[in-house]
Amino acid sequence: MELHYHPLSTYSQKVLIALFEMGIEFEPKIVNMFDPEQRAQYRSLYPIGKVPLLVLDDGHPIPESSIIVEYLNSISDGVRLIPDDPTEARKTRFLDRMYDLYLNNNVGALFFELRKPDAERSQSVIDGANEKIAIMYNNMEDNLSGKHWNRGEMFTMADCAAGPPLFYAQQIAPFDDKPNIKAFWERFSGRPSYQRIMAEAKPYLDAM
Ligand SMILES: N[C@@H](CCC(=O)N[C@@H](CS)C(=O)NCC(=O)O)C(=O)O
Repeated sequence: MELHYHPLSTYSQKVLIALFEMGIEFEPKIVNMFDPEQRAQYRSLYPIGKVPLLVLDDGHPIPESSIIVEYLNSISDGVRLIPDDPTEARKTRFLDRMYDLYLNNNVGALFFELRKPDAERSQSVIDGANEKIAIMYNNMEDNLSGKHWNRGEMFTMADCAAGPPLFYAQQIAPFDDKPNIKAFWERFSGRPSYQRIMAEAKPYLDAM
């Protein structure tokens, strides 16, 4: 199967972590999101135009990072990222949604707003994003209390979702006053799956 993605995309990283943690082989297809021609070409494959996208060997496309992780979890014969227990699975999916919708999306919005020239920045976008991030930091800090990962001892899809935005967040919405998040970030960023992703991302980060 092919994974269409960009190394700096947090949603792509969420899926890459799942693939590496599960040891599932795939063909990497980097989509240069900064090149209009490549973006247009990619839209002919997936009109919504967002990465990541998994394309199975029979051509079946699976978009949306959480749905891709669900699929990978269903075919993995080793590591699983969604617990089998229905209640645990629901709680994992809930945290995954929260981290995607309210942490990742707002860190992304803040990051891109702050990259704009002063005159083009919207203070209401900045304030709105900071407000949601602060709420998510409080939730995350509480949730991680006494836990190694978001759901306890098991590394799950919720951790795959929570970790990548923290890389950008540490620059623009620091979490130094949140010891549980800091400890999570240290554990998460030390995982071999994430280190592998960041090694691939480094030239793109340097260029940015
Ligand atoms: N809900 C989607 C979000 C994917 C997403 O927002 N990807 C960003 C990169 S991190 C993207 O493709 N942005 C380009 C665009 O919006 O055109 C998922 O979970 O996969």
